[in-house]
Amino acid sequence: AAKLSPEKLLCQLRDRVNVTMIEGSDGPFDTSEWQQYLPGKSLNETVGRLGHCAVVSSAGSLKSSHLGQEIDSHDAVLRFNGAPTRGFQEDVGQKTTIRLVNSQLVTVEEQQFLREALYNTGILIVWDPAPYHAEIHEWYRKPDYNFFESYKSYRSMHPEQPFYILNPKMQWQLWDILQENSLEHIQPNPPSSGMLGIVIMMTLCDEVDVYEFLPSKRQTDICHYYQKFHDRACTMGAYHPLLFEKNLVKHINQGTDEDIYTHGKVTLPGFRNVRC
Ligand code: NCC
Repeated sequence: AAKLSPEKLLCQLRDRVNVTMIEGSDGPFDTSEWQQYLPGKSLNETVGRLGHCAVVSSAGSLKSSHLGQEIDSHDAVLRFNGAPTRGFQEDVGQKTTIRLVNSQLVTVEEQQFLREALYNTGILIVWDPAPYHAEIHEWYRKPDYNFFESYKSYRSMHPEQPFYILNPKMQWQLWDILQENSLEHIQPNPPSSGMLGIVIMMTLCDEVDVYEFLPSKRQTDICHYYQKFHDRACTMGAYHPLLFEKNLVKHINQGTDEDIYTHGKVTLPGFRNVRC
């Protein structure tokens, strides 16, 4: 499996990864019950056309980065799971346009998810690991975490906040490209929230700056910038094929190695600026 050129890889990502949210017309969500819960507007209508966007990983290496102002200067900022801004503005900024959360958080940490004010700003998107290339019906019957009831509770409590369910097809379309461009067999688990968020922003924005997904000189075994927990697997991956995701992102980076080293920053084009 020879690696594609960065240009060809961008085209593959643009043309083969379908970033869509579950809509009321998608069976089994095409019931009158689900119509009350799914957002009326599409994600595209909700965010409009975005220029410069930032994706902020949750890595410990964001600590003492002083990247907050730079991150907030973007038109839109995407963050992950329970990553806070309050108390960490200096390093990660305070703007949150989109928050991508995994289904484990929505289900296992349901009480926090329903109660914490952290989740009440911006647009929420939840995703769940689906069986390999499963149809939506099959996935709906056996989601990895059954987050649907918790999703409904949240929607009832915050009906005005846009909250989408990521169409699970995307994760395996992306995984196939990761596998095709890796020399080894990669783990048959979906990409991390980080990688999914990067591709979501590439569909919405003209340009995407990603912070501390590729670690800077501040690389550390501290898992998150907001916790004391140490684990190398957070940066290198265990369940998710994180190392392969990072190799792929490095390959399509349009910024400089200096920017990676000093800012942990990678610059990627939005798909509408990719010519194939
Ligand atoms: O840790 P997590 O990820 O929420 O981080 C979000 C994304 O940031 C990138 N990251 C994080 C830490 C680090 N040192 N380096 C990084 O590059 C990764 O791209 C990561 O995806 C997830 O992907 O959803 C994940 O979620 C957590 C956890 O479920 C949530 O934080 C909610 O509590 C998972 N941790 C555990 O299950 C213990 C993690 O494996 C994946």
